Amino acid sequence: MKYGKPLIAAALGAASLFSATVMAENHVVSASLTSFDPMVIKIQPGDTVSWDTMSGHLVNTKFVTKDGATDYIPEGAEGFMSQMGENYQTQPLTVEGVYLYKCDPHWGAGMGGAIIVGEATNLQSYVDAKPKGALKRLVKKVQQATAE
Ligand SMILES: [Cu+2]
Repeated sequence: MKYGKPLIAAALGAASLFSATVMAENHVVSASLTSFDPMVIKIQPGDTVSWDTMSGHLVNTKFVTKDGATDYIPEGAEGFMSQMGENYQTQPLTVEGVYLYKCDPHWGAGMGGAIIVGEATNLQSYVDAKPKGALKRLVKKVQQATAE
């Protein structure tokens, strides 16, 4: 059994690589009129999210108000913005926490959504910021989803 150990190690290495690959999932959110369905989704770190039926819509993690621009994403994560009408897919979302996004043309009608990657570790900071209007309703939806 001279070659036994290296072979087993190689087999285990290949197996873990394989399982990491097959376990990463893509989750689809559909745009319709002025809402995203589902509005809040829970995924695992490393998964991706894509949007379909995006004609007339876009997704953007940057929220601009008179006080400036804010990204409601976990610290160290990267925000994203799609082109108008694009059935966009994110890069693997590896940083745990809550990502908020919205459709700019329809944000006035409350067209926003949230992605919870792993645990909602940064949710309290969004609550503490005392959001208003559509943002407040979106944060409330995330709180409800995490309470389930
Ligand atoms: Cu829209």
